[in-house]
This record gives sequence, C-alpha cells and structure tokens, in this order.
Amino acid sequence: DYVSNSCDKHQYIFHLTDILSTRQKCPQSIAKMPNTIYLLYDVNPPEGFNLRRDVYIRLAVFVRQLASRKPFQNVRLVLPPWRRLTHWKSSHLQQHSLPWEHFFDIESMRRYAPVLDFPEFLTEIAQFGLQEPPYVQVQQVFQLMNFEYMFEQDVFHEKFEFESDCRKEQHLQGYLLQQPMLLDNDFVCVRYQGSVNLLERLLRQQLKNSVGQAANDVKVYAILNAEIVLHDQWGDKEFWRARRSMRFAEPLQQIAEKYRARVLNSHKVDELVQRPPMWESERVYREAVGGDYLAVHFRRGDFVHWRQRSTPTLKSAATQIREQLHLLNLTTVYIATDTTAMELTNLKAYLQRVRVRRFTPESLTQKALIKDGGHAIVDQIICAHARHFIGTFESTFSYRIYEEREILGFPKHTTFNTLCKYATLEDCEKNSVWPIVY
Ligand code: GFB
Repeated sequence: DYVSNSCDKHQYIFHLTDILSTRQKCPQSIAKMPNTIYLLYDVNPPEGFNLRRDVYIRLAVFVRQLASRKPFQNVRLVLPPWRRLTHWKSSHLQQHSLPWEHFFDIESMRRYAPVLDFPEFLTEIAQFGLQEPPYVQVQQVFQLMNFEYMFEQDVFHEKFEFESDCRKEQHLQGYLLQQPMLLDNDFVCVRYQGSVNLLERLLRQQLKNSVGQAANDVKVYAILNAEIVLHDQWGDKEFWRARRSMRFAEPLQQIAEKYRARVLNSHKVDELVQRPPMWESERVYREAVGGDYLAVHFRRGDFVHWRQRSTPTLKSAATQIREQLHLLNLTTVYIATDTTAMELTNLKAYLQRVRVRRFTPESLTQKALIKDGGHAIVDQIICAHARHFIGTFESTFSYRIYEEREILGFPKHTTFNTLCKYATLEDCEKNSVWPIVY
C-alpha cells in the first residue's frame, strides 16, 4: 500500500528498497522526489580499512538524524568506492573501486540509515535524467582541514571557517575525485573542528547560498577528509545501532562459517552466540560460549617499526598464547595476523604441541573473489567466534573484533584482552573496554 500510494504523492521515501520497489511499480515517482541531497565523502588516503568503518558510523548516525529535519528528508549518504589500500598487498588482484557490497550487507545498513553504494548512486542519478550520464556534477566539494591550534585559551570550541588560501592541487583529495565520472564544480577548504553535527550548519549555509536553483534540484556534495569530523557520541545506543547494522556480506560469513566447522569444529548453534536474522532483533545478551579455540589478533606489519613500545616479539607472544591456552584448558589457537610466512613459521616453532590454525583461501579463485579486504574480514569473523580473544594494543582491526564479540554476546572478560609487550608484565597497557549499549 505504501508503495502504491507513493506513486502520485511527493512522499518522503526512506529506504532504497522502497525506492526500488516504487521504481518497478511506477517508474516516474523517483524524479518527483524533491530536494534530494547526495552526500559523498572520502577519508584521508593512507587510513586503513577499520578506521574507515568508524568514519562511516559517524556519518551514518548523523545522516539518519538529519533525514528527520527539513529540508534534508531526502538526504542520501553515498559510500565511497574502496581504493586499493596500502595494506592490501596482493598486487596481482584488482582491488580498485570496490563497492561496499563486496564487504558488507548494504540492505542491513540501509535499515539504519539512507545509504547508497557508489554504483547504486550512479544508477539512481542517471535515472533522474537531470545530469548527463556518464558524468555526475558535484556542486560543491568541501575539503576539510584541521585548525592549526585546537584550543583557544585552553578551551576546545566547535567551529568551522572557510579557508581563503585553498588550491585543490595542494590536497591529496582521497580517491573519490579520481572517479572519472565525477566532475567537481566548486572546491572549498573548510577548517573544521567538532562533532559531525556541525556539518548540518555547513550544509544549511551551503543550501542558503544556492537559493535560486529549482526547489526539486538534485544536489551532490562531497566531503573530503571526513575523518576530521568527530563522533557526536561515541559508544552510545545510536553508535551501536549503526555498528550492528554493519553486518558483513553473506559470502564472507559463509566462508568463515565453513572454515570454522571444517578446521576448528566450531558451529554457531552449539556455541550460543546471538545472531538473529536481523540486527534489529538483537538484545542484551552475555551467554555466548564460542568455539573450542583461543583467537589472537597479532598485528605485525608497520606496527613492528612504529609501535615497538607495545608490540611483542614472536617469543613473547608465543609465551602469552601458551599461558592463556593453559588457563582455558584448550589446545588450539587461531592466529589472525598480517605477518610474513617466515615469521609465522618462527612463531609456530615457539608453539610446539599447540594446534596453530590460520585461514588461507582454499583456491586462487576464492582469493581473487574475496580479495585482501575479504580475507581480513574472514579472519575477524573467526576471531569473533572464539572462546576467548586477545587483540593488539591500539589496533582498530582488534577493536572491530571486540565490537563484533560484544554484539554476539560474549562475557566481557573473554573479549577485551590485549597482548603485552613482555610476557612477564602483568599490568602492561591494555585497550579500553567499551561495552555494548542497547
Ligand atoms: O584495518 P587497519 O586500519 O587496522 O589496517 P590497524 C590494518 C590492515 O592490515 C587491515 C591488514 O585492514 C588488513 O588489511 N591486516 C592487519 C590483516 N591485521 C590482519 C590480520 O590479522 N589478518 C589479515 N588478513 N589482514 C592502522 C593502520 O592499522 O594502524 C594505519 O591502518 C596506522 O596505517 C595505524 O599504521 C597506526 O588499526 O591495525
């Protein structure tokens, strides 16, 4: 009924699923939606996958709330295509311009906020017929920059200011504007400090400046270096709702599930994890047991050089793993790591008589399908289902596993654990505990 009613009314349509079904039943209705604003964004190019996930949450919470206020009812957050990230080392794989659906369940995310994957955005905007395909005009690019000094007389104020000395060439611009179909009109630099909500003021100001354009114009804005905007409230109910809606893509979940069953004899039904078909049905729960294995995220790569103070040696990590296995009365450790084959062999040498397991794609075809990013997600899912987990100090990769385990319903002490630099040091620096909130 809702869909058929929306055919001849200029109604606010929230989910793309609604839009798509509307399109099938009455193709003209899309073009009638007034004031559609597409908000594109990108993140500082060197940033890794798991910080980018956090930036998404900041924007998703913001856009969801923004959509309840005039004139933003038809705002859409457009997910930036994934560029080849520096950590994606398999150079033989095509890892440019990957859509988010490769890694995440977009329908699930869309039940939280009005988001569009980049290819969906291109299709949708072409159907408006207002832009000349294959090109899309971005009316305004906001290049966010930090203020030189964050504090005025020791006080942190939320503020933004337009920067007069702004040349596009001076900025890295992320990957978004390298998309050949995006034509950017106007590039402005904005010094920005504060929470994501401050963006609303920026957008309102922009809309005021563009009066004179037709009321039902489609507007496309892009925000670069979006990691500069801070969470409105980190770790509150809304944060967790957005986080819970970010379920991994089904094919990756299946690969992880098959691996756990085959190699770790781990089956989610026996392990009492909370996994209803929809994230909306998840509830306060702390009874998860997990599979008969300890999981460790052992971050190496750049951490070995830049984080020497907190990164353990192979021998120290092995000692900590042994001790934990002994405490848990387990004999299997699953290791997720970005280390080299040589280091892994050395680590295993310190772990004799322990079953050490690590996921590798079962074929070249599977690796080409899931790519480095998918491989990392499979590692995260397997870690999330373990009886006990130990992460790496200050790694966002480990943080996302903590969150996943909070959602699945594990007792906190089985999750918020950190590898120490020295096996002998009981009170080494640990990652913070951020429990789930419903
Ligand atoms: O995700 P991420 O930002 O986490 O970056 P950190 C680490 C990337 O390395 C992951 C790969 O996205 C993966 O591609 N990687 C790391 C792994 N650990 C594993 C693993 O266990 N399995 C697999 N398959 N892949 C940030 C960096 O790293 O830390 C920044 O992105 C910077 O460049 C910062 O160094 C300090 O938060 O761990």
